[in-house]
Amino acid sequence: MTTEAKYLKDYQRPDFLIPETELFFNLDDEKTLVRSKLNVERNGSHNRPLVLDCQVKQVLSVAIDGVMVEFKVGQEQLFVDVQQQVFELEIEVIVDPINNTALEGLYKSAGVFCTQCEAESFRRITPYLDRPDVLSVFTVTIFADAELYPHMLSNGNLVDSGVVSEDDETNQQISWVKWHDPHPKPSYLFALVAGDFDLLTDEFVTHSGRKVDLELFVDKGNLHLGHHAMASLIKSMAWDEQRYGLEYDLDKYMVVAVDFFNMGAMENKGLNVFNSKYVLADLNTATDPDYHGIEAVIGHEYFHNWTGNRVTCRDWFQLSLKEGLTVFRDQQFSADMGSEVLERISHANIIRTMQFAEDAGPMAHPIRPEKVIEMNNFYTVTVYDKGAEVIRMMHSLLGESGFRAGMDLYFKRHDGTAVTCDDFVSAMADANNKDLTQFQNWYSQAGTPSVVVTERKTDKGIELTLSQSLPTRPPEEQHKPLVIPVKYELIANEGGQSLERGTIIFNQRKQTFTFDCSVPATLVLFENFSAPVKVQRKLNQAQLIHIVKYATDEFCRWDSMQSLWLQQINGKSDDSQGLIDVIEYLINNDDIAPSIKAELLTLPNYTSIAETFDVIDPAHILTVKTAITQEVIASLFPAFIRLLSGLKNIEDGYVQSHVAQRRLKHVLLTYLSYSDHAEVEDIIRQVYLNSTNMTEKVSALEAARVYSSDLLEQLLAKMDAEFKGNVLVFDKMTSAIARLPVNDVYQKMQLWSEHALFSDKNPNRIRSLYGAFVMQNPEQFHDDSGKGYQFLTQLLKKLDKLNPQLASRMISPLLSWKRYEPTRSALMKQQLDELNGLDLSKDLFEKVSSALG
Ligand code: B3K
Ligand code: ZN
Repeated sequence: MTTEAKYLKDYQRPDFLIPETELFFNLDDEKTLVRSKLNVERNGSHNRPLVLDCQVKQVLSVAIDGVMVEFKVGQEQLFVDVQQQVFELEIEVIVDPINNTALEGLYKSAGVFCTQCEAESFRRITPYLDRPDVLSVFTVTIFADAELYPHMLSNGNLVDSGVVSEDDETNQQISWVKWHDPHPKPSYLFALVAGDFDLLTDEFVTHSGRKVDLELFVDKGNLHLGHHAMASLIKSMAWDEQRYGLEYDLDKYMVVAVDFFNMGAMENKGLNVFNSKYVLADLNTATDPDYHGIEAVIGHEYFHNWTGNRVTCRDWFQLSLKEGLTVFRDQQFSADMGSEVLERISHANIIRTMQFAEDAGPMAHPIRPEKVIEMNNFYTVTVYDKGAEVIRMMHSLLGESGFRAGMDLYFKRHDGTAVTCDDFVSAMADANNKDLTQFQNWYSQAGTPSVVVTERKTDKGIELTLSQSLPTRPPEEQHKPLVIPVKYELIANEGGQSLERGTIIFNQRKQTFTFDCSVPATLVLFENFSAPVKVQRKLNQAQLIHIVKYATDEFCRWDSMQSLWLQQINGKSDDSQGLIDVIEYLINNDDIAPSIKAELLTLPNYTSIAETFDVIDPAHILTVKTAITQEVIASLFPAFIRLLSGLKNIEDGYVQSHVAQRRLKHVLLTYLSYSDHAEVEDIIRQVYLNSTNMTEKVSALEAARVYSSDLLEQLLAKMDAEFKGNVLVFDKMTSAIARLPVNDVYQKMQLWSEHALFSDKNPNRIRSLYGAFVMQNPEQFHDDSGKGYQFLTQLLKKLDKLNPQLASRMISPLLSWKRYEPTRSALMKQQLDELNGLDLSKDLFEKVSSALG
């Protein structure tokens, strides 16, 4: 294993190209034979040797133009001595899918052969130039036992199939299929799946009239759970045509759902592989957020067909080229399918919790990183979500039609090639005749920009001064000012009417803007979360309440509600009555739509509160938050009950108006769970018992979790009995257990890990139980005895041997040890020191060493 870092500045063009790739697979649990036949060309005139990336179990042979040649296997590389300019290279290797618990490369789990190649795991299948700027036309032949693997899939179109032999004794029949993908692609987009599935089919006719077969492969017996995913796929295809003029380009689009998968899904050309969590749903077993997640992830992977597959990345430092852009596109899609403001609130929450934390921690990186040890560590909220915010800011600067012109030019220039983030920005700039040079600083500077706002009343109106800095970055980085679009509104102090709305471009270290107005007014800033920045602005309680009541932008109304809570929790206001009054106003105001009311009433979550402290003391935050919530519910109990009783019989179905009511019900139940009223227990229990959908059942579980662990366990016993054998429901149950804020949570987790459905090799099971504990149980994880931290270390030691990528995700909360109060900080560091002494995967090594560095 090499733990050497690679640098963006060292990029070199590939020494060789591979215009055509032919692969042959003889599938076998422990000894799959992979034969590759590559047409290789020297790239330019040089006599450098051929060095392939190689992480296979065993290389059997290498031949050039049909003649066996010597080869040398080095550390993760295969060296072949070759002089020719153009030649055919044949390599035979063995791989071991069944013992592949890392779930990278070719693996076999739950009876299914499956691949995951992004970012650098194609080299675990066959030696190759495993880098995204080597594009090749793939033909793939798969041989396997037809009875065990009736579906053998790869990218592109099925061009031939047949039977090899039938063994009379075993009756085993080996079949073969041949797939051809006409679109040149990098190796990370290769996929192979073989297994026994149920198949849901449909079709889509593209705007130019081509028929595309849509095929969704799910585990046997799960066909009825695939309809929402299929409908979402059809919506995505139509949306990309209508919004971006982008049409699908193969005759077949396949999606396979598997239960063993490291992440959400993978956009392999024509053959997406999905975590079953993002495919399977019905009202009985999936919640509204599950339905939303499926639509968003199906959309995301589909949109990659153009932003990622047709135009791909030159090197992995450019990952945000495809991920930031595709997240932006999936956000637009979700907003068009549902509600723009709800999308913005949820993405602002991701940025303000996970992304700000990453930006302030040891793994902080620009959206285009410059140094990487393990690429899998850079599939981050920064590259994805901050990356999407950067694209969104470009959209704000250029407007909808300017942005579309930029996208059109981007595809015109770069279709079928591997390019850089700079190429994308140039297309945007050129299509709009704009200079985006300064804007590009967003790509090269890590850290969350802090914007300090000061305001002064003048004779004419308001003078606004903004100053920007990157306080979490070392001064020697000498950051350059960023271009920050600030969407604003001016509302009258008397009556609240809107006086003016617009966007100012803030692009200097310090800049003053003036707003003329004849009446006293309040500025509403960063409408719709117009930039991923931390805003330092002193608004008093009355000003925040004024914005909650009158701002046009619903995002800012929500944001001001959050600020009102934060003021109380941070001790910046001791007047809780103001907060209570505005909550009462919201509860009783029938003009506010349920979807917005639910958001305005939502309590800030622990992580978003923690992010606002320079030094984090979890116990203090939790105590204060609980005390204030108890005060609110004690004052307004009857009002909450009144509103809740109007939400008794919400119609089932994933329809926006019903979703909104269920969300509101969920929020109300959350408040009630902090109350000590005896009737609350029965209210929660009745919600569980009377509900005919999973969303309300989960809301009841969540409330029970806060109210009493006994009640939670009673409800879980019912759920376990009702949904026997359903792993996705099981995950919801273990996640509730793991977040119980009680001392015996360890014993409870232990008990559930002995459940028949639990497996420590399945990432979904691990994430739902242990991931929930580590990331979402601040009471216990951050207990000042340090036992939560020790628990994580023990878990990581085991996990890192099985699945380094999963271990590496799970370590996140320890990385920010420097931000905690001294006792916890020292305890966390102790654990990092312990891990540092071990033989770690490079995934974990990179994080541990940077946290201690
Ligand atoms: N491109 C994949 C993620 C690959 C992760 C590699 N460790 C899913 C996505 O972003 O669509
Ligand atoms: Zn993606």
